Amino acid sequence: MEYKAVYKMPKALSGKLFTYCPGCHHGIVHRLIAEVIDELGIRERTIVVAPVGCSVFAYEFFELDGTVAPHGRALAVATGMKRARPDLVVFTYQGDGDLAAIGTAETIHAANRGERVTTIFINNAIYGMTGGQMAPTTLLGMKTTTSPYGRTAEREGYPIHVCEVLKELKGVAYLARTKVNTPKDVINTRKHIKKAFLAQLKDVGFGLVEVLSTCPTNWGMDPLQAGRWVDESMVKEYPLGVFVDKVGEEK
Ligand SMILES: Cc1ncc(C[n+]2csc(CCOP(=O)(O)OP(=O)(O)O)c2C)c(N)n1
Ligand code: SF4
Repeated sequence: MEYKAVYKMPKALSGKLFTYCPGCHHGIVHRLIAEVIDELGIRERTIVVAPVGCSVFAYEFFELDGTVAPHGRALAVATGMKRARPDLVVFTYQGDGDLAAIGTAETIHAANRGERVTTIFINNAIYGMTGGQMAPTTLLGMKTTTSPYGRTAEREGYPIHVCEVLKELKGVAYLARTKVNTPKDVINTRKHIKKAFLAQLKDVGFGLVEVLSTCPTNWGMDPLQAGRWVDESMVKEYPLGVFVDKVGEEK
């Protein structure tokens, strides 16, 4: 019997098995980034900057040059790389603890300066790697190991809306919030990621895509429940959409 390939692994993925938990969305987003890099034909000149958090090993999974800039410093390192070698394509891959807590300053100022880099921001509302502590993006009422009675605005403050903060900054060229818990959302997210890279390739400004993602392990859910929880709870707090688009039509 003859088989026809209907799908091939992107060249920009290394083929190493993902070490993420079952049902975690990090792997889906890695695959989408790799597909976009292949489609744009930029694999030989793209650099990934990995963060602290579960995706610290992202450089293992991409077939790209890369480095790690932990503790929120990814956008500072990416800035230096891009300014030294503007011919390269530089992107950071960061969780909410990394990007919106430890790295708040780097995020805001790189966006404000309009650095020609791309950021993929994984918002799973929790610190995944270190055991489920409260993140800046944790929802009100949500129980975590450091908010065992549920987050309250009075005690822990409100959830931070990264896109709504960054959209006011003039250096931002593309900014969108999306999710990947259904096939339709996966296809849409791919388009957003492509546009965030095009913001850099067309030299328009800073590009960021926030992906609402699951952490079944620390949410205490199975993968299906976690996928549903994204729609039931996260989307209400973090509305999806395109906040800034100065890139225009794709081609
Ligand atoms: C200043 C500082 N605080 C805390 C830590 C410990 N730490 C390492 S990874 C991590 C959580 C990262 O969570 P997130 O960025 O949301 O990524 P995820 O694991 O959820 O993908 C923390 C708190 C640290 N390394 N440095
Ligand atoms: S702990 Fe959470 S974020 Fe980390 S790999 Fe597991 S499911 Fe993903």
